[in-house]
Amino acid sequence: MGHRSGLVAVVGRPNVGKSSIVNALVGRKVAIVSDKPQTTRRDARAILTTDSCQIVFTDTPGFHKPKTLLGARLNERVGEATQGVDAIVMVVDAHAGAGSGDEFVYEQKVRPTGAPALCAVNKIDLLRRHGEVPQLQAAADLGAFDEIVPTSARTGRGIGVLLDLLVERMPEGPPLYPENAETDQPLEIRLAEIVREKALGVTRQEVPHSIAVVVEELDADDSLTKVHASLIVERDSQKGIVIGKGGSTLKTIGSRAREEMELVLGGKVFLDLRVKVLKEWQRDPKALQRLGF
Ligand SMILES: Nc1nc2c(ncn2[C@@H]2O[C@H](COP(=O)(O)OP(=O)(O)O)[C@@H](O)[C@H]2O)c(=O)[nH]1
Ligand SMILES: [Mg+2]
Repeated sequence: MGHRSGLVAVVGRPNVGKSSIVNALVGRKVAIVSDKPQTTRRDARAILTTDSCQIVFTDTPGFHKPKTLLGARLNERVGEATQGVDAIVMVVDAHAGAGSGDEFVYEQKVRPTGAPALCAVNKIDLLRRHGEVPQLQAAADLGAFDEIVPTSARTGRGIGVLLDLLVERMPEGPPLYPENAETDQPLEIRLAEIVREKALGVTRQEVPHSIAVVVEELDADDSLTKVHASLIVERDSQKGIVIGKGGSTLKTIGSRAREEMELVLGGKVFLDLRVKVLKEWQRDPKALQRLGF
């Protein structure tokens, strides 16, 4: 067998661990992760290259019944991401238990593609031993999967097995991306996503949903990368929350984001972060377009 290459879409309800699984599969952090549903808004591709195989993973937004125009747009993206793939990984949350939301994902997004489908029963680390079998059974009841694999993106359990099962399903073919490529995300978007992840980490309730981040200017020379970014919220009250007392919250977001940007870029970063209000942007077609949705 010669070199293999192919596309894999990772789908599932919000917050089941799709982005965490993609990061674990490629062994690097490409997609941002948070404990808030609907963290992933753009389907980022993460690329795994070995000597004999290249797999291009598409991490998708959680598929759900949409409440806003943004929600509807995100659902459309999941549809695009599952077209023409060589395999699909559907992730379910073993701790929360598989249910009707997962059936909806299977019926809408997995079955119609006809691609070989694997099910990752994730967060298995949170279950007691005798709790595993019923969750594997619940996954089997969702649909006709080729394989069902208990996984933990946290401990790494099952990730190697899942990867082997995917490699077996990739067709013969040359690499699709250069061998050192990590993602197809433009740098501006990757950096904006880092800021958003840090902002999600320090906000609660409806605020995380209201946050968008845009990198307005990116200016790199040999010794320093200057990043000018706007953190966009929907209401004045939210602006106060992300800035915090005496600017403390914004400072935390900024310094955590800068540290991670320095890891990604491998050099010093200067981050200028401002907060803007864009009223009800999640429901406004023009604002959505400006933000790239
Ligand atoms: N305990 C545990 N938590 C996990 C696991 N995978 C993901 N998580 C957590 O679940 C939350 C959602 O993860 P994320 O990857 O953003 O989910 P997504 O919305 O499906 O992409 C985050 O807080 C993760 O740290 C796992 O295997 N075990
Ligand atoms: Mg995600």
